[in-house]
Amino acid sequence: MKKITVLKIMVVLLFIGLISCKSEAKQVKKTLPEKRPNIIFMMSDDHAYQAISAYSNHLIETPNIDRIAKEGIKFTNACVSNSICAPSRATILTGKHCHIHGKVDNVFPFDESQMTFPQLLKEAGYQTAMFGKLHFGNNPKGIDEFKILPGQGQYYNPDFNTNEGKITVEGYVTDIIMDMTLDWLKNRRQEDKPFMLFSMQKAPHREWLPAPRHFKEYTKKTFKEPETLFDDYEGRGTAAKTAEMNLLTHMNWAGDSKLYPEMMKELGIKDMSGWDFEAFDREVGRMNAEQRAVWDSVYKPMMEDFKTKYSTMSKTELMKWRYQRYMQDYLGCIASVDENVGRLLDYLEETGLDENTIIVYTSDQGFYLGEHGWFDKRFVYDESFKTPLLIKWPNVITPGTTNTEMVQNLDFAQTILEAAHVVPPADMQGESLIPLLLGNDDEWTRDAVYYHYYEYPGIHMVKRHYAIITQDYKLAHFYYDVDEWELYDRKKDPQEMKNVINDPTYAEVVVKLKKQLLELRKQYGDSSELDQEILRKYLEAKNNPDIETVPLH
Ligand code: SGN
Ligand code: CA
Repeated sequence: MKKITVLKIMVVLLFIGLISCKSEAKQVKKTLPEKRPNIIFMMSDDHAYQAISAYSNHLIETPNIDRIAKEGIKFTNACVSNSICAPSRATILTGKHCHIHGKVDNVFPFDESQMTFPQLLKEAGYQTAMFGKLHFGNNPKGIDEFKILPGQGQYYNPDFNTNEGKITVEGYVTDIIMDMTLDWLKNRRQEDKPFMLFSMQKAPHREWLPAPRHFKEYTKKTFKEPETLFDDYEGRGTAAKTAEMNLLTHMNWAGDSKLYPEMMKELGIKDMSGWDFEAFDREVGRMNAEQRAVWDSVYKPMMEDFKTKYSTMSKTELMKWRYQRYMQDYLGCIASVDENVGRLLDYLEETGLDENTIIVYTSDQGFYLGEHGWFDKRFVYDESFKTPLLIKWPNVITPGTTNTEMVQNLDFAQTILEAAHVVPPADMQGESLIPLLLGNDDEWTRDAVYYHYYEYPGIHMVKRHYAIITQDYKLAHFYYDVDEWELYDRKKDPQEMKNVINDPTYAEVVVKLKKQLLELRKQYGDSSELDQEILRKYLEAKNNPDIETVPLH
């Protein structure tokens, strides 16, 4: 045969081979392994994705949390349905939107009649345990063994509610929660059952207090400022302008910036919240003599130095100083979260337990790290709306996968149940992420998510709003106190600096999204009547001390 003919034949064969490979890949869908996996659900409180190096390393390196991303999947568009603590947790446990499970804000108690996914896992034969911060106002249901922080919990020498009553443990909260997690794995895990283990950190929640071993290192660091630190909220709506979460004007001096109360007195500074001293005493006041000595050796000279400069500092300088102070403490907290994630991953690897264990790392919502001049969360804008989500599952998830779909905390319950071969109840409102974990991405059809924030009037004064979010746009309705719509072009304006609701170029987009939003509200069972009813109850409770609510502290 001539050389040229052989070559032709080879090309044709190669082509046929390629086609058959492709159609085969289409046919062979990955399925769940038969053996039921163990599940470890790690969640930190207020851990912004900007502070995880798998997402961005402009602030801190988190090598251990990153291991989960490297060995599993990283979701870059994971979000919450209501950016605040207890509502997010209730949504995670029930797989339902807040207006259905009742925990619309941090104030009202959780509806105890709601089914939570750990109850179903327990019924299906899973051993269940929970350590750390639940912040729910209730003890968890369906949990064999728990040690949870009451309310917001404390950073130093914290109290815990357990199955056997209240205990106090000496040490730093993040280390203690991981000690409890490891102790359970080592000593009380039943080998004949799969397990569902919750390990939920309090850090880095306000007031952002690091472990004593990190005081020195982190207070010496200087961090990159966000581009929008000096945002004047021009081009946004009333809600952004009236929110009380600005680093310069709304942070507490003692509790947040850690200025000693007596120095505040000397300088004649008062906190807007009126908490001046209480906030400092609540945490720093709990330290034992040893912890306090390390604190004073680092924070006192830093504050003495500030005291000498304060009266000559401009507003810009003060803002910069407060931003650095904030980041030093917040990221100091993240350092110990990351170290402790490493302890857990090491243990699982050493024992081989990692082989059949799903590991989830997430936060109850995002957080502002100075973007728009803010701290805290609540808004549907990206830094608080999006949340980190990393999942590792050996032999199921392809290591190093990045996924950009709009997945939500609403989806976690159904995902975990399906992974455990339990059929989720029909009234859950999320969508299982299993197709995305298996790599069967074409089975995923969601193109928009729904959001609703309620806690107003209240701390930080973020107005009530609901919203629809697609990959391209975000349309929000601030409906109480004002009646304002906002539209952001997510592709052109990722920092959400310009509300384009009245820009004629977007007229068609607005009509389409308003219609889709109405449909979503209907689909999920939300409505204006319900909004008014919830608001009425909230205002009534605010004005009537006899109505039972869960205080924030
Ligand atoms: C506390 C914080 C607030 C925070 C709420 C809710 N103040 O009240 O800044 O927004 O909790 O947080 S603090 O100075 O007392 O810490 S949440 O995580 O529980 O939703
Ligand atoms: Ca939170």
